[in-house]
Amino acid sequence: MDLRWYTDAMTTATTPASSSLIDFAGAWQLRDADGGNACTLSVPGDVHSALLSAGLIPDPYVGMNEDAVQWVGERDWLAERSFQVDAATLAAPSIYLNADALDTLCVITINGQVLGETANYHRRYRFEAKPLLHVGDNRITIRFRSPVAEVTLRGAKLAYPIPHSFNATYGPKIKHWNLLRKPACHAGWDWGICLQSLGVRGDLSLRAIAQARIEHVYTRQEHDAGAVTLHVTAEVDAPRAGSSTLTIVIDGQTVRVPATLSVGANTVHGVVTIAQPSLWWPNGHGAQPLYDLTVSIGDERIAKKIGLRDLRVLNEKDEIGRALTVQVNGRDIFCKGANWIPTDALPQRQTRDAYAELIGSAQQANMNMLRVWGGGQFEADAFYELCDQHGIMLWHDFMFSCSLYPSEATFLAEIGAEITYQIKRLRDHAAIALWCGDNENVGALTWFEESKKSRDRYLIDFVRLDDTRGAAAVAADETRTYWPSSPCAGPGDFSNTWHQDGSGDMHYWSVWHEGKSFDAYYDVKPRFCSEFGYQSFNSLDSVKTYCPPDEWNITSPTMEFHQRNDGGNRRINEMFSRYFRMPVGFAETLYLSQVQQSLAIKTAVEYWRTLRPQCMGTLYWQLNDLWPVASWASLEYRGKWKQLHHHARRFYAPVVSVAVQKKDDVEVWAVSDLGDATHAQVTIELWSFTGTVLSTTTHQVALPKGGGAVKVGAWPVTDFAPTTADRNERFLQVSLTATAAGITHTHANTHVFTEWKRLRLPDAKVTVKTNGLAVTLSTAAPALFVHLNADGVRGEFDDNSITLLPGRPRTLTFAAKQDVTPAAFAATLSLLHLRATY
Ligand code: BMA
Repeated sequence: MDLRWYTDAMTTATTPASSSLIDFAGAWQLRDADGGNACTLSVPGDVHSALLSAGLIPDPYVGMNEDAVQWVGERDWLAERSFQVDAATLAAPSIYLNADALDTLCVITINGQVLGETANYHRRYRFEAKPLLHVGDNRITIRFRSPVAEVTLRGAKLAYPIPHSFNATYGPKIKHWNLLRKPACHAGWDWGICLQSLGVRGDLSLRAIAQARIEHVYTRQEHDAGAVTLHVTAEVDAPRAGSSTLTIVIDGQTVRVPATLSVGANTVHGVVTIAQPSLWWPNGHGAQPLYDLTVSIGDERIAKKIGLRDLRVLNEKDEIGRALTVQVNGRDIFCKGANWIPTDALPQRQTRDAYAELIGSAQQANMNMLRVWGGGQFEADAFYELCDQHGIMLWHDFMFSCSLYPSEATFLAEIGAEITYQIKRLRDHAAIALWCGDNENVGALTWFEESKKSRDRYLIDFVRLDDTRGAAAVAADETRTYWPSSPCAGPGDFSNTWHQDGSGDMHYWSVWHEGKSFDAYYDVKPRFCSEFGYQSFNSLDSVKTYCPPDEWNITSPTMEFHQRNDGGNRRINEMFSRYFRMPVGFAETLYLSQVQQSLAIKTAVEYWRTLRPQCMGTLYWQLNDLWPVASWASLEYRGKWKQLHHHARRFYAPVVSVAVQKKDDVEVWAVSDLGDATHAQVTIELWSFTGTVLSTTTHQVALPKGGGAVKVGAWPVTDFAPTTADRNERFLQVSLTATAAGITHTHANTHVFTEWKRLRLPDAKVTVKTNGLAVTLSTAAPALFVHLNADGVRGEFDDNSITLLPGRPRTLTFAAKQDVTPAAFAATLSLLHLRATY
């Protein structure tokens, strides 16, 4: 197995330089609370990964091993190590333990005395440790308490039920998980394995300080013509009173602010003006310049990179309802992207490399936004740094999903502290566009028997929760919109946007969850569709990592085990029967599921892009997977592109040509996201599947400044295919060329007039010629969804799942993510296209 995916150490959060530091990264002794299963925990790291490395549990991602590792989260674990403290360090007025992210219920002991306890995965904890330390050898112990045992206790104490998503077979599989501040998906999800992780994420260290510790540094940007005024705030905690200096360095300027510190919390402000700022833009709209900012006081220093941009969320009332438009530096941006879930169910594998590969793939697919979904987590700093660098804006949920939540004072206080901490930690990232309260909690009020019966009680709980998080969000970040829930119509408006499309964001699931046909996407005109998805299977490359060959059949126990949506495989198969001829074998079935998924999402996105400016965003469900499973993702676990991701790269291109067939008319559109006005040439070719071009027309189209959708023309289908037989034998090839700012944009699209199963596809023989890692494909007859795979080799072709036409060979170039010789590469190639599946 190739281990490149998770070789580097887990990403740590920004660490201030400290005068004295004892870093607890490295080997700890781990054992369960009864003294068994002794092995090494590599900090930062998690218990499951430690047991796996020591051979004490089987790989939870393989076969049906998930069931065999449930005991791990059901017991307590002890980790310990010794460390040295010298007299000079101990002389400091304060030595504090910094724990960026502990998972989750931890009792920390130093030299046999309890230093502190933690109970929230989403918070940083800091404890004053000096009184427990002595010169010489010291011992630190962390008891990781079982999250399963804890939620069981909490559940038993509830005054009334607090319902949550639960499904014993498919997941979430643990009752009362909503009572613990730990990612919802750790209990399993309808794409997720149930692993109740325990461990240390991020930095764990002791820091000695003389003057002050920096709790937070954050900035506010004021954009005026030709300048940005940066207001810098440092929140510092001082062990004793005294004078100090806050030093701010940015853009070649150094500003020193005298500070008089009192014992405890202090706030210090400074202001810097940056003339002629280089502005940060989302991917596809300009560059992502980042300014180095360092802020120091006393012993500690924070370094960050700041993108200067003026970002607004427009949600005014209009003649349709209420818009949802993200505007950056005065330009309305059509948001293109997908939903993000944690990269891995084993936290130790959530590395910078894993982030970089996924975010790089998002950028390559012309995405400019991801939604950090509320059933997951606030990510490590590396994630946000990479999004800033790649121009990937973030719709950021808070961590609540598909459940109801308690609203008693202690729970709400915890939520307030969590949101305040995370926002102050993250608000300087240019990428973050808005804060959103949760995923689907307004809808969830209508899902459960209890909340249907006693709606008032649960509505009051929701309002108390939402008031708490909204107030915390606004207090911690006056620069961003607080969007109460996804989906909803906007601040202060909780009308039903699941099924009404006029306002705010929409989750449109009728095609997958209700089994409607793909053309149901034409029935809605979302202002911003933040979720819609269609499942597919993994590639055979991924299936091989978890499923033995004698189970290569989609209804085998292992293949069903790696499907977490009740009825998912059945639904994929049923949709095959509507649109396609049934595939002959397992590889063909996997391939066809990815064609089907691509067509579903392509249909939605292309149509909704033609609705611009009424619709200003599409984020499909979902970008990535956290273990190998049949799912809605366009990137498989460990990053391999499904066919959908190649289609996304095309349907999210800056300028696209689109054919939409409603009933018996075909409309052709040109859609532009370019800032500049320009012209496009659109060519519409009518082909027969025998390989002849029957007609060609060209059209000149003016594309408006700032982007827009322009109808090229509308024709009755009979103009192209007069008879039913013609519909089966012909197709359109639409292509577009537009030049703006010195860049020529091209796009091509294939449109068929009827279901693919009716088409008289020729038995095309595709010729494959390799030259190094470039592969030239040619054919004597049209071939659809031509997909090339380098079996078992990590990397991607620059295009794939394409239409291949006679006389128009295509060369696809492979970017390898591992070492491979041209000869070895050539030997791995396999190819499928639609006609070859039956
Ligand atoms: C959405 C998400 C997830 C879920 C997906 C697929 O509503 O918010 O909860 O995984 O649907 O069912």
